[in-house]
Amino acid sequence: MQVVRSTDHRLHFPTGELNGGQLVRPFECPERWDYVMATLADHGFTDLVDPDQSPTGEAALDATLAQIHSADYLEFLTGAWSAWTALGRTSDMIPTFFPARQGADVPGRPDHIDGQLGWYGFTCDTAITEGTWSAARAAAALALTAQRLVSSGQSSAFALCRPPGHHAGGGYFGGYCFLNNAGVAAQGFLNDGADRVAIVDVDFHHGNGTQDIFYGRDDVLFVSLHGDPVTEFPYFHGYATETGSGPGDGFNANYPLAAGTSFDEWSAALADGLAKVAAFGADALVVSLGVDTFADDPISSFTLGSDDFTAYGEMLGAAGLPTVYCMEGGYAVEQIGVNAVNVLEGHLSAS
Ligand code: Q9C
Ligand code: ZN
Repeated sequence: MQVVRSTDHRLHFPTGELNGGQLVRPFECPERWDYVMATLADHGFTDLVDPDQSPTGEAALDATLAQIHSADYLEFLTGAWSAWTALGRTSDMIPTFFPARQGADVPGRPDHIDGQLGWYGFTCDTAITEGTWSAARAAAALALTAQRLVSSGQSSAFALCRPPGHHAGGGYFGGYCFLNNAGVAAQGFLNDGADRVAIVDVDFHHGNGTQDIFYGRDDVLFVSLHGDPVTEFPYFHGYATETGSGPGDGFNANYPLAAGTSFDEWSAALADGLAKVAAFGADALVVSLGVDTFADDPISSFTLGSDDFTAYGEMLGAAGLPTVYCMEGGYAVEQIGVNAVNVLEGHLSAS
């Protein structure tokens, strides 16, 4: 399996995230990438590929991003740091002000950058820094490059995305995410001729951004297993009653699971989700690979052990579909390499 990666991820590392009322060192930190890379090397994943950042690659990325995110949101991300420093500010950008819940009634986007941060951001855990746009763009380029490898004949590929993407919606950032890397890969498959693409999100957190992007569409099936939003971030989405809208009705499947969920319960939900993928008749699969379901993850509450990741990788591989894995969360930093690589090895052994 080829691995698409870039050191550009290092351009994004905020000083802090707001967690439990305190500004703490971000859980989503650059060493995560180092641990995954080291474990990949140990396990013989030596076929390393750069993202396509040629002029044609960049043009393809722009075209695909425009299908996934709104033009005004992309423009905001591109220019946010300049708007911030124009005010003489030098620290990380953290949203401070949000529209009230009745925000749908707000007449329009404010002009001040402080208003725009709350317009486009939905959390205070996700700061924008000088290098954030470049890093987020490079992560999306990894996903698109991995998809192109698979559409060109590779049976699978792994995009080592950082920052992650599944909380980023069509017009918002948060939950450590800015651009929806998995969404970019799924759209790339459609653009290259697939009729139906499934996204299976195994990160501990609900992929609210991915759900939002594809909620009204019947060409992408979104399946997510996650901590029940009654008690877990992102709190406001991820309920089983969210099944899609309009033509997308029936093409969104959420599996909210209680804190303490064991691998037996979790894998039964995955089997159910994969049966939906098979019934859908997907031509390709994108996996949002968060390994924060691990028992020792510091911000999550499932109980998977490292061997369980191999077991569910086998289930994903047995689906027999051209597959792109996009890295999402996982914050037990020293174990995220082995957990992620176990999924990839399980996939390869079963496919
Ligand atoms: N005390 C991803 O895994 N903060 N994002 C939760 C819990 C937000 C996770 C804090 C977690 C976002 C990609
Ligand atoms: Zn997560």
